[in-house]
Amino acid sequence: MNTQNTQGTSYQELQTWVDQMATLSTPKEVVWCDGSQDEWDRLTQQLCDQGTFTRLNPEKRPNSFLARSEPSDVARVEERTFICTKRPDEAGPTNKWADPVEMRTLLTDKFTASMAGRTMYVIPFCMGPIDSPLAKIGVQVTDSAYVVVNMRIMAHMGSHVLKRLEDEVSGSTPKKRDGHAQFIKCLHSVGAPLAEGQADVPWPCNDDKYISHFVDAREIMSYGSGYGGNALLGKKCLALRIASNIAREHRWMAEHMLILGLHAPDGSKTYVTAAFPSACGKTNLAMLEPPKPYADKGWKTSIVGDDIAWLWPHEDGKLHAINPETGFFGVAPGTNWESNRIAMESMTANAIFTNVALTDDGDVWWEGLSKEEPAHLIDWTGLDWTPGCGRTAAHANSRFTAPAKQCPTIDPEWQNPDGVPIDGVIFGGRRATTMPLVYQAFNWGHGVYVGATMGSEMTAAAAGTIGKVRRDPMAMLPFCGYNMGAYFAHWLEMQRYLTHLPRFFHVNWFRKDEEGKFLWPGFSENMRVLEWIMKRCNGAAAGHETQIGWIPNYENFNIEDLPDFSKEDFEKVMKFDRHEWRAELISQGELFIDLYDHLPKELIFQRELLAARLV
Ligand code: OXD
Ligand code: MN
Repeated sequence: MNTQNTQGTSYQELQTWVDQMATLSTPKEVVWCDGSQDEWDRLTQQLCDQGTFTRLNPEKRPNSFLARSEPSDVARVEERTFICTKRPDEAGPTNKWADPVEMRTLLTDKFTASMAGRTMYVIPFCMGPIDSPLAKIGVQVTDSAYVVVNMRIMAHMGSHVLKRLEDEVSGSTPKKRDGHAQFIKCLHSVGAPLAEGQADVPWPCNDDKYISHFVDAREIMSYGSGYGGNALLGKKCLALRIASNIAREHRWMAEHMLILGLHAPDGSKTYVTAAFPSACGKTNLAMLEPPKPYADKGWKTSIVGDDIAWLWPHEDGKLHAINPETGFFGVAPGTNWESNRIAMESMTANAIFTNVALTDDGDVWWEGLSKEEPAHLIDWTGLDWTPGCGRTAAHANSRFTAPAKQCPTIDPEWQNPDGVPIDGVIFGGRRATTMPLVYQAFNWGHGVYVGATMGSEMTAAAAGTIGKVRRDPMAMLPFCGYNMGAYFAHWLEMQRYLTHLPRFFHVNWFRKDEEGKFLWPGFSENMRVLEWIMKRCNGAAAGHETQIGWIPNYENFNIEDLPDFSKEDFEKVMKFDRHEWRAELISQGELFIDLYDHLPKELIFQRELLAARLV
């Protein structure tokens, strides 16, 4: 037993809960995590010793590690993710509902002795700058050291958070944060108890998985998986599913959005948030570097967050945003020095890589990292890999965990408890047709409609579905912790608490011509779209009205030094096609049928208005 770290807490309710969890799951020891460098060094070494981690070549990638998971435990498991509310309609048709009493009984059984032979770590963590009115303290109890070291990158974590909680409870520091619970209980087990003398495996997990959210109790129980959003409970479980419930009750918003700063040569700064379904380049946009003509003139971007935004009506009348996370848990494949130099810089040291390939000189590789494939690798399953062997070297959902403070474009305000003021909200998806490169919604209500109906063409796997549009309202389909219809109503209501409203936009970097060629170069050139968005946020009359919203005038859209991009190309990528939009309107209607029971009538009217404009 490590006595140094087993001090417990003076906060009785927390101590009692931890004791109860230990009694239930019977670990061989309980370790309270302090978040120190010492603890990181000890745990990363322990993970290397037990074969979970491989230490990367310290000359190439100091203090960094590679983990290989079980092939059955490589992604979030949406079909095993439950929202537990008294009535099914509170969770709504887009979530998997479970009765909280039944789920608790079932999971109490699963967790019984589930940590036998393992260490139970107690991780006090805080999502958001600790002094922010929105910050949330959680305590995760877990039997995974992999989770502890990832949580140290992804959240404020350790003794200082525990001290803050104790001070708030004792009254020596006033609690300014909302939410009913002092702390959010997050119980996690990989579900792989060890019998006396049984050897461990590098990636313990269980085929039976439950990611359960007890909404009223503000509690999370996750069983069976050690991977990503299933196991790092501060991220999707707390910061989106539980937080969206708290936010609804306390007049703020927990959104699946990046937060980006645009810095113009005149010194002005505009912040926008953006929501995209997965596989639409969200991290690349959050880390966009202005192309040459912009950089030459002094344009800059900065990142506040790449995945989650918590937004609230600030006393200045504007929507303000914080990023509740302190790290990036990004998809590795496709990331390289050209597509995203900023991400590459952020992971040069102190990073954890999961399910990527190992090079012969002890560094990492994944598909798309370099044009030339290395002659030999160890792939994500631990096997020898050579080009053309018929397997990918890295898993498609392989990840890097990197500290945000290492990001060269991290915004100086990213830890400001007051957040940053948001002037624009961007929605987007991957659409080969129909959606122009950019358009601006007419107003807040229309903007909510645009976000509610956003969709993306499916890119992979499931036979027969490629190209079909999957509706993913505000990119929250897997993350909204309550009824999606009520979520739309909450969005509509939030307008009332603001005096300076952000503008709403929809973007589509992926429109194609008749031959299937992309009409827009994308990547850093998206800065041109962001400049137009910024102008509109600041009141410029740089567009004209169409049936679907405001779109840029050619004269007001910067195509300086954009090779082979003519006025004709501009018109093609911005085109509004009445026939395509009629089909779009019908397809949007399918979502509305699914959500009919709780759909706010404003959105039905927005659809009617759009139909009226299309005739
Ligand atoms: C993520 C996701 O990992 O959205 O951020 O799945
Ligand atoms: Mn995400």
